[in-house]
Amino acid sequence: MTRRLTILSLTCVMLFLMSVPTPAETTVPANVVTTGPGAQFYGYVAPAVVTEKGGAITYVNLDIARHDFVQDVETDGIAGSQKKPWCKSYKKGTCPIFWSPTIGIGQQTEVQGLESVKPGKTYSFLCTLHPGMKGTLVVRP
Ligand SMILES: [Cu+2]
Repeated sequence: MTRRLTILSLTCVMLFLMSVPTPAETTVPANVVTTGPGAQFYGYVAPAVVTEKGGAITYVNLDIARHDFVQDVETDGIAGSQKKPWCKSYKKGTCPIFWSPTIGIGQQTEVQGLESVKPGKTYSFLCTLHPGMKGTLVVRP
């Protein structure tokens, strides 16, 4: 009886696993990074993000507090080109490689600068308003 139940539950697990669609390796799904209520304490909902050079990341804020999604230049020890539109407010040599505007509750924005990331490299990101909110961006080789 126990053995029959085990086989039955294993079959159920296998059927469940088979029903979960496996994404094709060649397609890169649009990435969505979210912050929820209390994000300044809990951080980004998924603090590890995988993208590719030139990939798209949409940042969605569902928190009452305003947040953004900006490369952590200090942690990475590497800054971006000073020519990007968002660099005006940054001192020379401190402009983030990728950046998003600060957005409020219910707003969403595209992370800019992903055309400048290097394949195979891992970057850090943070919220410039709450530096305890950190994450990692992995760029596919
Ligand atoms: Cu924040």
